[in-house]
Amino acid sequence: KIVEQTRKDLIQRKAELPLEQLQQLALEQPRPRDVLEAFEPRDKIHLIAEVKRASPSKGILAPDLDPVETALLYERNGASVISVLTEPHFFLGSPEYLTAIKNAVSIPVLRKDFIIDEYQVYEARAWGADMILLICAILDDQQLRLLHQRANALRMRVLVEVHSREEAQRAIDAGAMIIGVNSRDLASFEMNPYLLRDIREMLPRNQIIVAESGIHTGADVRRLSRYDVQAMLVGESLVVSNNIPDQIDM
Ligand code: IGP
Repeated sequence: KIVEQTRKDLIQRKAELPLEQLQQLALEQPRPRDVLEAFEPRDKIHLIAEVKRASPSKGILAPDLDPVETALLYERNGASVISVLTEPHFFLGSPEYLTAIKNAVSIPVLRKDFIIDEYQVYEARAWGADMILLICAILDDQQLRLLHQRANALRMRVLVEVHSREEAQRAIDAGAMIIGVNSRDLASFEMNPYLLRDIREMLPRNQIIVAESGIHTGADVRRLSRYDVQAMLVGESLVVSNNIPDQIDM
């Protein structure tokens, strides 16, 4: 459903701004911030803090949230990367949030969206993104490779999201350096807290592994940190709480 809507929106945006002009805007941007550097040192668990006002699984989370203030707060409290939802219908996101946040913080910014077309990769760069999300479940191998290459050609890094062993293998084969294991199934919204445990051994040791979704408590963080992850991506529990925890490094 989200992908269908995304496809519709995309047709309209393509009509408003031809690909060649968008590519020009993408190339005029200052060089992206180095995401791999943001994940140093490697023996620390890094926080990717997500700015998200709503989600299809939980509905409206934080209607009055100020995206820039929130991102600055996350940065001050030790986040290594800011994830910004740009999907407007289901997540109440916006490209403007991404650009405004990028201009306010000094850490890298991730475009969190349902990317299915190279047009969106150029958009991400034109809006200031340093990193994009690619979701294995909505892409075939050929698309995954092509979009990954397009992003790298623009010097952006890619978070490749997986939700099964099979998808993890596809991510590895596509050359992913940063692999996100999403405990939430994007189709059913069901959580599988054991997913990371079950697929960790097949993920390469030198890749950056990100635990995604449903991380709410210190106990969640401690449990997931047993599986040799380099980062955790936290959205909901941060946007709904008024007190942002100190560094999550332990
Ligand atoms: C954050 P949570 O449970 O902390 O809000 O989860 C993030 O993992 C989630 O927003 C997410 C997502 C996605 C959103 C993971 N993969 C793909 C949109 C698209």
